[in-house]
Amino acid sequence: MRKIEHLGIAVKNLDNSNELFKKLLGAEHYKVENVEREGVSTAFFKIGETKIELLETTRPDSAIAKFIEKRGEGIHHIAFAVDDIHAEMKRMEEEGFQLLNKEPLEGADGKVICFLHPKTTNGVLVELCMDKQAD
Ligand code: CMX
Repeated sequence: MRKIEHLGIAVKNLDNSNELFKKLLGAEHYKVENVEREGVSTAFFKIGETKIELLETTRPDSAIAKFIEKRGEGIHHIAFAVDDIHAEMKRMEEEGFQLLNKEPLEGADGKVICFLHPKTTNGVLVELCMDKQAD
């Protein structure tokens, strides 16, 4: 795994949180993107080598809606950049981590992604992500 690609933060209201993170980081988000499959609207901030992804639910049954209902707003996942997602998924499975998707999925911000179940990663939802062009 090369670096932390981004941290995902679940928020109740994307517009309000975009303002808050603009004040916090001293920079505007550089994109807003809907991920229909996941029922989320996302905003991305660049901060040095890494990024912050804010996530607001667009459906009552989404992972983010459930997360906020159970735990409130806060850090939702850590995403690691990988060069070869197929090889990393195979390695993760062989090491005993539970993959939440058997094939890479299209994620936000030009990535293909795979999530690992937090029950197998000390309670932290982990995402592997690779640039789409590399697939
Ligand atoms: N981090 C750590 N633990 C989490 C978690 C998270 N983000 N989300 C859920 N959990 C925990 C719950 O607290 C719960 O723990 P307990 O059993 O101790 O109460 C357990 O996992 C099961 O939670 P649940 O609410 O019943 O939720 P589900 O089992 O339905 O789903 C998960 C949990 C992680 C499998 C599901 O959220 C998932 O598949 N996530 C991957 C997809 C995703 O998160 N998409 C949104 C982001 C998309 C994007 O980045 O674009």
